[in-house]
Amino acid sequence: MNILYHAPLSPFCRKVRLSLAEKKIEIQLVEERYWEKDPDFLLRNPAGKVPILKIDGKTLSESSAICEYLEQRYPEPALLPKNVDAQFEVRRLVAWFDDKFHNEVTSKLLYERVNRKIHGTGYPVSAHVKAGAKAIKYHLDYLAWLLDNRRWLAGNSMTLADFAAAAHLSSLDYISDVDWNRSMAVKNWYATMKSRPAFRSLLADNVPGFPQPEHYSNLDF
Ligand SMILES: N[C@@H](CCC(=O)N[C@@H](CS)C(=O)NCC(=O)O)C(=O)O
Repeated sequence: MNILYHAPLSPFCRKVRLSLAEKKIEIQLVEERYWEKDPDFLLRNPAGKVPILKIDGKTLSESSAICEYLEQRYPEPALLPKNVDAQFEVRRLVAWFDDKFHNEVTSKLLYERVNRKIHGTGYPVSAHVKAGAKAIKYHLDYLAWLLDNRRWLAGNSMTLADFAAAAHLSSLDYISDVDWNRSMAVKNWYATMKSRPAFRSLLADNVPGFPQPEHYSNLDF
C-alpha cells in the first residue's frame, strides 16, 4: 500500500494529495507530528519535513520533486504541459506559491494562528498576522490578473500551478483567512478547483481544536 505521511493543513502535503487523487493513485494517509521529530520519521526524511510518500518501493520527500516524479511515472492525466515554455510557467508559479506566498502569507497566518497552538510554541505574533493579512491581498490581486488573461493559472489547462495555489489557499480558507469577495475570477477558479473529486479528501479534513468553518466544504461557498 502506498503511504503519504502528512499534516492535514500543510500546503505542501495538500499539493501532493491533489496530484495523487487527480491521478487516481490510492494511498493511505498517515498523520505525522513532524515537530516531535520521531526517529523513524527522521529516518524516512532526514530533512525532518512532510510530505513523505512511500510508493513503488521508494521513500520520497520534497513536494515538488514528488509531483514531478508522479508526473513521469503516472503521466495520466497530465498536470504538466509537454511544451517547454508552458512547463517553465507552471514551475515558476509553483515556486511562487511554495516560496513567496508561503513566506509572505501561509507562514504568517496559518503557522501563527494554528501551528503555534498545535506545536505549543506560544501565542500568534500579531505583527506577523498583520503582515500576512496585508500580503494576501496583493497575492489575490496577482491571481486575479493571471486569471483575467488565462483560463487556468499557468495557461489553458489545469496544472500543478493550480494545485500549488489551491493547496495554500485551501489551508488558509480552513481558518477563514481568504477574502473570496476580492475577485470574482479567483472565487470562480477556486470553486471549480474545490468541486473536483480530487479535492474531496481535503474538504473532509478536521483539525482538533480548529473546527471546520461552514463555508469551507460548501461547494457554493
Ligand atoms: N520544501 C518542502 C517544504 C515542506 C515543509 O516545509 N513542510 C512543513 C510542514 S507544512 C514541515 O514539515 N516543516 C517542518 C520543519 O521545517 O522542520 C516541500 O516542498 O516538501
